[in-house]
Amino acid sequence: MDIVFSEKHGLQDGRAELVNGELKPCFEAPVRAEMVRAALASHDLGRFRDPDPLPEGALARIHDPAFLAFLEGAWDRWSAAGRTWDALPLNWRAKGMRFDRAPDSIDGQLSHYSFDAGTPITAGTWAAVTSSAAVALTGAGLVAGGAPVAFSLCRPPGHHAGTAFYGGYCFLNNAALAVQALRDAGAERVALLDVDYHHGNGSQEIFYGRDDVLFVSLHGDPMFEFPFFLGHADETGEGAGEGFNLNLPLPAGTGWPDYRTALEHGLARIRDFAPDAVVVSLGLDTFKADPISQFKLESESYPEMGGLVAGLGRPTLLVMEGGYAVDDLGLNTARFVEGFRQVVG
Ligand code: OKP
Ligand code: ZN
Repeated sequence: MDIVFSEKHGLQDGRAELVNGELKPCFEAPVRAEMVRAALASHDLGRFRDPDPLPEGALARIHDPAFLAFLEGAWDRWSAAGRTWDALPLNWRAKGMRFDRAPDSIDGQLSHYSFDAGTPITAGTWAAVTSSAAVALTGAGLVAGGAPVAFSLCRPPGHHAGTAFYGGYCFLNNAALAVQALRDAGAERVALLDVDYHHGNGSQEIFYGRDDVLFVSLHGDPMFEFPFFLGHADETGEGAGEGFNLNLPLPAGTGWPDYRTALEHGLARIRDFAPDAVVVSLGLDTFKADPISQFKLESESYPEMGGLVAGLGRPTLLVMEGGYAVDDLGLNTARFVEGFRQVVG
């Protein structure tokens, strides 16, 4: 198995996020990817390779060009305004305020394009997020080229980022870019399975009206969990996409037996869809010791989860998303991959 990885992830190293009313070090930190890299290497789970350069126009297959231009230029505009800490927004719209006009100041545009204050833009953000996207697209290329499985060790994560918004530690939607690349390479139907603890609101938004991409997500119920405003079971798709979005929200405290039942339900829907390829948004923040999550999966759950996903028997790209229990993140990721590879060599 090829593992695509870039050291450039380290260029995203935000200073702080607001947690429980206090400014705290960012949970989404470079050490995460280093732990995963080290564990995949020590378990001898594949060959590491660098990403290929981003193909011209690849990001615009998913993201709005004005949003991309904003992300690329945001840090320079922020620092030109004399700010020395990371760029963070301070306010958002409420019902009755306007979505149809983007302000022109840097502060107004940070508010316009974001949905939370946990996702700092730094001097290195653009370089890091474009390299993370390249990691995903290179993995998609390997799967399109006939690999039964590949691992894209993306960081920063991507599944909260939408067509024209960022948030939830995500800027560009790596998994969505990979799905689109597989479609563009000839896969007629692609399933996107999101097992990160948080609902992949960006991925859902991107594919909501499409019947060529099935989105299935298991996550903490938005009644109690971030991102709060999407991820309910009654969101089933719209227009041509009706029936091609499956949300499986689960209660706080969910352990492996209930998780597995929901996962098997999601996998059955994917089998029924008969995809030519599968992309997995692989978050390991369902783990019991995750500091920002409320599920109770054990390390022993992950090989079983990997085996169940591999049982789909489709060419699969694993795309790294969340997971913040850094001491266990590498091992849990390696265990998922080991379980997967017991089914698919
Ligand atoms: C990103 B991914 C915790 C606040 C949570 C955002 C969480 C983003 C998770 N006190 N803030 O889905 O793992
Ligand atoms: Zn998450």
